Amino acid sequence: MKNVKVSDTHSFALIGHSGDGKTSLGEAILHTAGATSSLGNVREGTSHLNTQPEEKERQTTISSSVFGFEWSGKQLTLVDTPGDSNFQADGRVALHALDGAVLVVSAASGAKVGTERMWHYCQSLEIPLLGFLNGMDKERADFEGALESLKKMDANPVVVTLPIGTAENFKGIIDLLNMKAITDAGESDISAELIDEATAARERLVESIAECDDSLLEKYLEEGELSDDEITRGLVTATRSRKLTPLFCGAALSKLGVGALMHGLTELLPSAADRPAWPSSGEGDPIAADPDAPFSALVLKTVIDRYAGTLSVFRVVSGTASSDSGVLNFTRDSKERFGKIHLLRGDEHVEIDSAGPGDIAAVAKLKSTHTGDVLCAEKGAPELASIPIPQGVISYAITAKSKGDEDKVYASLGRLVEEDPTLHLGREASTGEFLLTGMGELHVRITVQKLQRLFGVDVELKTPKVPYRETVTRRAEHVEGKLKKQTGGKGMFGVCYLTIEPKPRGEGIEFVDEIKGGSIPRSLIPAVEKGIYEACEAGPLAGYPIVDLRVHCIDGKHHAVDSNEMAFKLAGSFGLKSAVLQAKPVLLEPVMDVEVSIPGAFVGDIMGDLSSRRGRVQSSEAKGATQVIKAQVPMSEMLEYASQLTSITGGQGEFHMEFSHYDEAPPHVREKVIAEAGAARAAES
Ligand SMILES: Nc1nc2c(ncn2[C@@H]2O[C@H](COP(=O)(O)OP(=O)(O)OP(=O)(O)O)[C@@H](O)[C@H]2O)c(=O)[nH]1
Ligand SMILES: [Mg+2]
Repeated sequence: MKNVKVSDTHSFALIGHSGDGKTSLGEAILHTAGATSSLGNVREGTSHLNTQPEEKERQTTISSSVFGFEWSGKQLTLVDTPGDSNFQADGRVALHALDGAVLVVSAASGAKVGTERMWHYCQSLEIPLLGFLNGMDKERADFEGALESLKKMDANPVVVTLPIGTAENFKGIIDLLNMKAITDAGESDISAELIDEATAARERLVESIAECDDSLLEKYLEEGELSDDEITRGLVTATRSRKLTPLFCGAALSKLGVGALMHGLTELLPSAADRPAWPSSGEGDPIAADPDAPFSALVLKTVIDRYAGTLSVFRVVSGTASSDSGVLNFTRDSKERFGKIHLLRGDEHVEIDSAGPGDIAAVAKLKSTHTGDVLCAEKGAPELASIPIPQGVISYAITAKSKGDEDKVYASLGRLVEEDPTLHLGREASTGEFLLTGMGELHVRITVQKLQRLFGVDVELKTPKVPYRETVTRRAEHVEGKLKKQTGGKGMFGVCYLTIEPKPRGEGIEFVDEIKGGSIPRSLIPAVEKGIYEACEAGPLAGYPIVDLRVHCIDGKHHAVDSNEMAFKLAGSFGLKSAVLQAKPVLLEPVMDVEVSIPGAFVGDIMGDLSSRRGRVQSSEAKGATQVIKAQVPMSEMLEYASQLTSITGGQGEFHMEFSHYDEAPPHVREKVIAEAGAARAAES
């Protein structure tokens, strides 16, 4: 690693829709480079990238896999990312730390929702791309059709390799840059029957390159051609500035076409030295990939390794990381210590002395470092922005299957959350449930499966309870809260008078002390306030927390001997409950911002379904072949949406959802929730 220059160091992700062949292409690249001794195969469970049991069982990638290798004097790091929307977030996080990507698209089915989503994500991160039309050997492979689907997506594809034959007649490719045919038998001249097609395709390639650069265009228009050198340099510039997506093709399983793609990876995509300098998150200059500068790095992944413990996988941005050195976690402002540094090769780890700009390496057992964090030298390091982590959308209530296992369940889940930051474990105070939140139903279910495998604990998943709230809709004045118990023994006496009024949504509870003249002694007013806050934890309608309320304590009465904190706390609590009942209480339900991405053909069905869920559609917009519908829908109607979307679209839809605001629940929902709460209370007693 140390012997390779920064300008020969490359990192790239394989991205795209699930099942289009990213992992298989990764295997083909690794085997072509001699990094693996056998060609791994997803279906046979021999992949060096899909290494987890859950991945082998489902024949799909669920967590991105990092593989460093050398090829042709260059240091390359390949990151195979998941295509399924349940797990795509993991790949998105990794992309922040990489210099390029290959968008893998099935030649048989063309661009799909997952293709487009990752394409737009790379656009937003300004990551240059190559395209690879995979599966040219498949029965329904259609090179032109797949190319069209990428054009519709505005990916500006430009064909660099042409297929020789299709489906069972797929024999190899024509490399339009060198004008050579490459088949199983090696490199040869283009046959007479294909030369016209190849010449026309090269013409289109040269034209597209010329159109990206004024001086090249001028020359091309004048002379009708460009030199090989101008074509290569023009294509490099157009790729790195993301004006063009050079498109390769082939078949991962037979490795045909993969060699040409690998040349594209190292020659067209930027190395760590050629990529744009990383912006400083502070006032400083952009950060150059200088191995002698102070160290800075991004943590793109955390892996729980059975032997090594927790591994933090980082990409060096500047400087050099060395074993046994002190570093700073810039994001959390805490000191860390690097032990041995490793190069990751799938689930194999190879010890290395140091890692420089563009290298991706791993270190074990950092104390408080998480995915997305910035690590840097203790002194003089540049300021680098951390990686934003996408938030989960689907929550399930979890309980331990066996009583007494609870602590173990939560501790083990904590470990998994550490590894996968898009998972969240939390407790919903109003319902008392532990909630596991993830990117989709499958994400949460696989987590539970991993929990069983790694820690031997079983949990049950339930649809979570909706965190309803209660509030008031009008003022109630001078409502008495009274505690009087003055018969026998020590007496209790406290009276308060409260006026309550609604506050705007989201503003919480406010207590206003308006006691004058000592009707309640100063020292006991905090007790009234405490009683009020406690009463707000469970509202009178269905026991959900009361929110958005201003409480004025306007008057009171006390007794010289019998008044104490407890008496006034209870008086405050009683007063609040009575006042809320007089102020026309209502039930509030959480409303979610929902974004559904589907092929255009399903728009009608999806809109109809969203309205039947009391959804309000706000926009419907075409993004290439994908239609993106934005709507606001009550959370209670979205609990099982993932499976409904799958059944409407045959698995071709994706959705994202996040909390938007609380809204008053309509009468039928309110009645149902109140009845359910009543039944639950009756069952308890
Ligand atoms: N015939 C043929 N089959 C292929 C080719 N590439 C991949 N496959 C098969 O397609 C299936 C999916 O391939 P994967 O490599 O797992 O696809 P992926 O994009 O990594 O999928 P996810 O990990 O789910 O995102 C596997 O059964 C492969 O054997 C190819 O070039 N030709
Ligand atoms: Mg895969």
